[in-house]
Amino acid sequence: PFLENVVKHESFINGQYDTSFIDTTPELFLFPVSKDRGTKMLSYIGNVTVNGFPGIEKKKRPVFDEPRIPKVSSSLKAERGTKQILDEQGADGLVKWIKDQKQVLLTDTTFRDAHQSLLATRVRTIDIKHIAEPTAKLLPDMFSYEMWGGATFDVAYRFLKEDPWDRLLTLRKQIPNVLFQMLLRASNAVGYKNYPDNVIREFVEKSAYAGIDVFRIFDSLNWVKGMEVAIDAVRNTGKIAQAAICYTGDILDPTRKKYDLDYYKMLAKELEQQGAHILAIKDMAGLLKPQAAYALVSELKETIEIPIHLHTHDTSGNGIYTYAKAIEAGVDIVDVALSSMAGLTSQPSANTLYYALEGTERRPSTDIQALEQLSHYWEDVRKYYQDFESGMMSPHTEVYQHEMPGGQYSNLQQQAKAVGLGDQWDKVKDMYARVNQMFGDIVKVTPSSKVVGDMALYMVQNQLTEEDVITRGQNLDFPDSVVELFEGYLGQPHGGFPAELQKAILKGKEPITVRPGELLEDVNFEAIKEELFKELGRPVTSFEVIAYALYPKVFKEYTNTVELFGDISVLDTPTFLYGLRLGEEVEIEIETGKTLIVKLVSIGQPQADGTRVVYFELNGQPREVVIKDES
Ligand code: 3PY
Ligand code: ZN
Repeated sequence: PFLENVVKHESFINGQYDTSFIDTTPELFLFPVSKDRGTKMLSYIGNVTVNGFPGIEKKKRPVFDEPRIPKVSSSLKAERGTKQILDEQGADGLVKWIKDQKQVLLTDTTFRDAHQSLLATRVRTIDIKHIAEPTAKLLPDMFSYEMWGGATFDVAYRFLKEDPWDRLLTLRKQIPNVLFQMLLRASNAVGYKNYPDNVIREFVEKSAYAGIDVFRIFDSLNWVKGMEVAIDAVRNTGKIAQAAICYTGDILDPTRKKYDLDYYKMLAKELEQQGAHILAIKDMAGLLKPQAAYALVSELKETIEIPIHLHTHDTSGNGIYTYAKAIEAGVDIVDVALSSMAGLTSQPSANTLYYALEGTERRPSTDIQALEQLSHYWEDVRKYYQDFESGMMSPHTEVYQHEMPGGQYSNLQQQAKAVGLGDQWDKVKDMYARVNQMFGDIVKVTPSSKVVGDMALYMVQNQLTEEDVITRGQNLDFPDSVVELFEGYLGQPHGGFPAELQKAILKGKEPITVRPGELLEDVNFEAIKEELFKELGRPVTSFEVIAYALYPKVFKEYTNTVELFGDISVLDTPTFLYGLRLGEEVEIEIETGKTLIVKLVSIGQPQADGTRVVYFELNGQPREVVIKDES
C-alpha cells in the first residue's frame, strides 16, 4: 500500500518532489487500517459523553447553531497574493514590495494568537479547515495569516490530540495565495526551554518545507545572542526572518528607565545587522500606549531601513488608538483579528481598524464585507469553545500593572484552576507583578512569562512573600522553570539577574552565562527515528521525529491516544468536547468519501467494576462499548 500511495500522490504525479518527499509527506503512510476504526471512535465518544472533556466542567452538550460559512463559488480561484510575490521575487523582492505600499498591510491572527489569547489555544484544525478556502478567496490581500507556532504546537498534541503538522500541510493546500506566518520562540522553538542548535535548525527547515513563509522570531529576554541560530536558520531556507523586539515597561514613564527608547533602538539596530528582513515590535501584553507607539515607530523608522510590523493585544482597550498612532508614524504592517475573535486579550479588530482609517490614504485595501462575513463564521465557532473563555468581559486596564501577555492570561488562569487557585485569581495577578519586580523587572513573554507565572502560583499556594523567598530560599523547593531561568538556561536578561535572589534559588549551583546552545549536545535524529519505529511499529516521518525531539512525553501521550481512539481530529468540535445527547446522531467523515453515522442510543447503569455500557448505532447497526466511569 505504501508504493501505491506514493504513485497516487499529487506531488508525485506532478513531479513536485525531492529527496525529502517520503520523509515529509505523512499521508503516504495512511494505509487502510485493519483495526476497527468505528469501535475506537465509539470508545472516544462514549468516554467523553460519560466522563466529560479534561479540564472543563462536565455538562450536557449545549445546542449550537450551524456556523455560517460564507458562500464562495468553488470555481472561483483564489487571487494571487503575497505568497506569489515571495515565491517569485524572493525575500528581498517581498521587502521591496512592502516598502512600496501606501496602505497599511494586515496580518490576520485569527488562526493563532487570537484563539491562543481568548480560548486557551483550543481551536481545532477542523474548524479552521472549514473556513480556509473562503478565507483565501475573500481575503487575498492580507499580508499574512498567522496560523502556526507559539502555543498551538504543543496544545495540538497535548490537548486536542491532533497533529500540528497536519494543520499546516492541510491549510497550505487550501490557502495557496497568502503568506503563512508562525511565531518562533528563537532557541526555545515552540517549547518552553532552550533546545540544541540542530533541533532549531531542523525544526525551521521542516516548518519552511511544510509551508511557513514568515518566521517571527523572538527571545523571551530580548537576548539577541539567543536569536542568532534561528535567524540564520530561517535565512538559509529563503523565507522571511522577521526578528522581534519584545516591548515591556513604558517608554513614556520617566521612572521606568530600564526599557527606554534607546534600549529599543539599540535592539532594532542589532537585529537588522543580524539579517532580519523585517522588524517586529512584539507588544505581547498590550503595554504600548498610543503616544509611546508614535514615538517608538517614528524613532525606529529613523534608525533602521527594514519594514516594521507591529503586534499588540487589545487588553486595555487602547489597541486601535495605538495602531492609529503607529500608522501615522509610518508602521508598515499591523496584526489584527477578525472582529468576532478580536479585542480584549486578543488583537485589535481588523473590521474596526478598517473604519478607523477611513478617509486616510493608509486604509487597507481589504474588502470590509469579506471581513464581516468571515467574522460571522468565527462568532458561531467561538461558542463551541465557551468553556475556555477567560471570563474577561470588558477592557482591562490593570494590564498596565500586572503586564501579563495576552496569550498567557487565559492559560495561566486554567493553570491556577488546575492547582486549586481558581478563586484566588486576583491574588495571582498581583503576585505576578510582584514576582516581576523581584526578578529585576524582566521581559515577560513565553517562556519567561511562564516562569513568572509558575513562581506567582507557587508563592500564592505556599503563602510566601518576597522576603520569605530570600530568607527561607535554602529550604524551598522552587519550581524547575524558576531554577532553570536563574541558571541561565533561558539566556541572559538585560541588566543581569538580581544576585541575592539568584543565590537563594540556585543554592550554591553556578549559573551559566554563555548561550545554552553552546553547551547542549546535538540530538541524534536517526536514533529517535529508530526508537519511534520500534515503538509505533510503522515508518516514522521527520515531522514526527522533530516533534518527539521537542516534546518526547507529550508526543508519546498523543500517539497512545491515537492508538486507543484512532484519529479523533475528524470529529466535529461539539462531539469532541461534549460527546452526544441521548438519541443524537452525527456524521463523521473519517476519510474522503468514508463516513460513519453514529447515534447514541442509551447509557447503561454503572456496574460493580465502575464501568458502564454505552449503546450506539453505527451506520444503522447496534454497537456497544464499555466505558470506565471516572466520576
Ligand atoms: C507565544 O510565545 O506563544 C506567544 O504568544 C508569546 O506572546
Ligand atoms: Zn501576541
